[in-house]
Amino acid sequence: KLKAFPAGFLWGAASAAYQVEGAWDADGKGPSVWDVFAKLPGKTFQGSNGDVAVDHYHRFAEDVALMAEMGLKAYRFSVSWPRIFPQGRGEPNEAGLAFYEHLIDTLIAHHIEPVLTLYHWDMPQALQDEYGGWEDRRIIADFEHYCVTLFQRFAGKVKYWVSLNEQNYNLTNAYQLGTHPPAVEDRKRFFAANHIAFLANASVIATFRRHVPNGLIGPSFAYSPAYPGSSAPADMLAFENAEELTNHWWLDTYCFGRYPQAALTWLTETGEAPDILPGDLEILSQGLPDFVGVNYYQTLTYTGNALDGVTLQRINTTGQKGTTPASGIPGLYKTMANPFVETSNWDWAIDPTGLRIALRRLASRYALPVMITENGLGEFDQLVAGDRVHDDYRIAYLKAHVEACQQAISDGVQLLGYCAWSFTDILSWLNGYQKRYGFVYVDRDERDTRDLRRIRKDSFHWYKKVIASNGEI
Ligand code: BGP
Repeated sequence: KLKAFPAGFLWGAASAAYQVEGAWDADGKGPSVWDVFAKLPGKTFQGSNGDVAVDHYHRFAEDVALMAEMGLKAYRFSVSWPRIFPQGRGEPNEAGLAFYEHLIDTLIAHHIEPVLTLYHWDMPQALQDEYGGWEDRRIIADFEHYCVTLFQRFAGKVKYWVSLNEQNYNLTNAYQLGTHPPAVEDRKRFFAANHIAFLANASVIATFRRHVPNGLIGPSFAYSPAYPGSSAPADMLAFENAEELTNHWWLDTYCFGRYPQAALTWLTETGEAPDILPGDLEILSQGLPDFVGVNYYQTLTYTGNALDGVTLQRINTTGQKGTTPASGIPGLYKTMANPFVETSNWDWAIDPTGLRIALRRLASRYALPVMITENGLGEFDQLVAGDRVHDDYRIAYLKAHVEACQQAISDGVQLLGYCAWSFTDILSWLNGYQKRYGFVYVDRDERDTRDLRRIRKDSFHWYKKVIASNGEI
């Protein structure tokens, strides 16, 4: 028998500053690496960028009113670091702090729990220019100064905090695939930047305890659980290898304060392992999280066959189904299509059982509560006559994943909340405005910001009922 969702379960929705706010240079904000990168030719889908995005900066009151109408219990958003510190450090910009204070106060007035992400990829360009952002240990103190400013300001109002959003996915794009700023393709630098990000994450968590004693903090991890392509031992080994290097590398380091042994051994042999200085492991083990945030979109299936010549991931940014090639690491693993699951137009496996598996793996291995900080379906949506969007495919996706949450709770997982990605339609980093995730349609495309009107999709009305019934749908 299934257990009910616990009382106080955080039915939420999520966003990130660069993807919704717009107002990219308003009220003293400095440029982030994305403000610069997205304007370089050929970096994003049809040159889309977040200069205006969905103008949440100016329309947050309207957006929060829609959240309240829906009955949302939690809203996860991120703070733009260069809105607070235009140069990355120094004296805070009061106008930037005031914006988030208004947002938080408006949420609280509507009984919506704010879930605040400290870093969702918008590094101040000034720090990238000065010392290379995550590649230099000076970032640790600057990140801490920024975070402490937010802890001090919002400690009494915000209980749930996310430290780094998807360090794994962001830095893979930034330092392996060359698809996020600073667009480097160098695995040595990739692991070095990750190591420094781990140190920054742990340092900030340790500091958090002093400033926000009643709060809870954890990183959000882009978790694509690995499946073996078959029970052939070579496929089983490839699956273990992928789980070790694509998941445990981050999760173990966050939650145990040490790297997983096999992966560390391989990387030491190839010369790609990070420099671990005396004292680093103490820092990591003193900044363990209170919960694991999981951004779940898909599972990945691995084979151990024909591993020579396999190359790194190439991301489908067009929505042309079936255009994503296999990817992997020579000698370790290679992705393959899973014949048992459907895929989205962006070739992402639609696998709600994978979410149940993800939640159980996390709960069993780390013995921590979990919060789903993102889950959703990016698709082309059609605005039709009468201002309607019939996104039944999204309802089906979300319903199956909410059911998977209930199954995981019944399996014993301590699940704090479920934040769908996303509340309104927003900018997708590499896929522009055509790849929509929201419960609320926003009338704009890549070229034309039109009037940015907000239109409730069918999924809006569906999720409202889910929340009202505490998941009894
Ligand atoms: C996660 C990010 C989000 C969001 C989401 C959807 O990786 O944390 O910011 O963008 O994925 O991905 P995409 O926009 O590439 O479809």
